Amino acid sequence: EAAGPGNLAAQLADLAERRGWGGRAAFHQGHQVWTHAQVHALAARAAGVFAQHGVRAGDRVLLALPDGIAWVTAFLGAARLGAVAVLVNPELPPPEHAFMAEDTEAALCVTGPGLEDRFADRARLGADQLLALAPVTAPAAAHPVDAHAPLYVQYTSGTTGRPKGVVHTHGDPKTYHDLIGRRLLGITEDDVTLSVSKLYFAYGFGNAFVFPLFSGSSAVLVDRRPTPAAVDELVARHRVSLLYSVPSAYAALVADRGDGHAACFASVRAAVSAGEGLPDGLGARITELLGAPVLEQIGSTEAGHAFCANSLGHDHPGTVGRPVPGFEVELRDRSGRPVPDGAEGELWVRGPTVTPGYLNRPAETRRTLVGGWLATHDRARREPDGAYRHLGRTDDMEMVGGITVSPLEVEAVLRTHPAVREVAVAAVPDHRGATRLRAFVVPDRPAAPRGGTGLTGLEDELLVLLRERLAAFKVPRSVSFVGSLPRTSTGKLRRHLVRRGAW
Ligand code: 3SK
Repeated sequence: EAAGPGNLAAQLADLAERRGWGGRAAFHQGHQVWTHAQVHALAARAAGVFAQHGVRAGDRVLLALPDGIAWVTAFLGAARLGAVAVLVNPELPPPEHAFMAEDTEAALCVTGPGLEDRFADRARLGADQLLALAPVTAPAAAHPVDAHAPLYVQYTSGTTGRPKGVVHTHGDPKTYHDLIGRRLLGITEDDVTLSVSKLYFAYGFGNAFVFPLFSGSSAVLVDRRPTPAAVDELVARHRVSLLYSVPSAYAALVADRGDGHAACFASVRAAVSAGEGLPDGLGARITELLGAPVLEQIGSTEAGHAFCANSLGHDHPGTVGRPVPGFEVELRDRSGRPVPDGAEGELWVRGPTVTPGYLNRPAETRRTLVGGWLATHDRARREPDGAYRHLGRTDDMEMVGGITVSPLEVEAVLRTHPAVREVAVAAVPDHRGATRLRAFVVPDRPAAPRGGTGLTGLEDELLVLLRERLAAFKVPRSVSFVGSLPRTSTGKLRRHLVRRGAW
């Protein structure tokens, strides 16, 4: 490879060759398998296809693709040319796609099934076309870039507001692997990964793309979020050893089955949870089902991957673990001063993969990145062993009748009821316009409410439970039963949508 160590696609192809991983499986999709050598060869040819479509170093190539070999090939193909991949959720509505194509001034949009008509005002290429053209196109040379050159843009909507493009560099993926994949999770060539979180998100990108390619191991790619039955089947079929998911999907995985270990998970050596805090009791239930520890971590799109994590060597259940080596974490009060040890504060982090900034958003960049420190908008407390207990987001407080209530405290009480699968509590206006607390509950189907009949009986039961455990001003006026809660695809609750009742 002539491109030197900077270009990610060249780094990975070179690594696979030097370590002799060429013939090992890299990705499984349906009943197909691609080896590391096949992936890098196809990517070099995909770069040739992009070059024929006019893509040059520094151009942005938008990928609106489901997880699969086309995604992997397109990402590495763009990287090889020194172009910047823009990772977008293919399930977004047309206006959000249009916004992202315009915000990034995408030179080419690579689209998945059903999206062929999107991005009509830009150069486009379907995933099928890319996979048909690549094998018959000459490979393109890797463009020399340094480790600080932009590699990809990922959009974060956070839990509120308009999406912001977060930039990461060619050097970042190796750092994610060195600090987290290799050091904390001990990933080896023999691991097989399944990530419920998709490749276009920070968590899924690290888990199912970066770690397998830097470790010579493999990942199972699925184009949609797998149902619990599909997770059972995929884990058993591919002998998955590392399972990455989010609390709402873990809750669905343990629901509807008896206690104890399920034999289909015999190959799992560790599970990872991120995106939101694991509710009390859920971690223990997952560990029992999988027969493996569930390690909580926390990260953000801006940090690139996790900045605090539990590991096999140090797991403190109920916390998001200690700072990832190489990251510094500070808890600050509202005026930006460090809080005394043991007190609650806002989490600020500094580390090697923190984004240089948002695309086209200098004011937001200045607000979020201050003196090299990233404001995460998470609240936490440090435990004596150095692990951090996550206490929610800084915007997680509700105001009712002039009194501040933590919805997390109310949600924790509701979750102790066996018929509650997921819950969110928010202050919403009633029919007279007065703000009242309301609980939104996703009921667990098989858990029939004790005593009461149907959901009305369950609402009464939940309100009795709340009155027994909480001060009167914290008890929601009503309970609404819903099929799902609005979440970002990393599983974080979009509380502003709950407040508006709009999802
Ligand atoms: O959402 C998170 O907490 C997270 C965790 C690990 C890696 C990336 C992300 C966004």
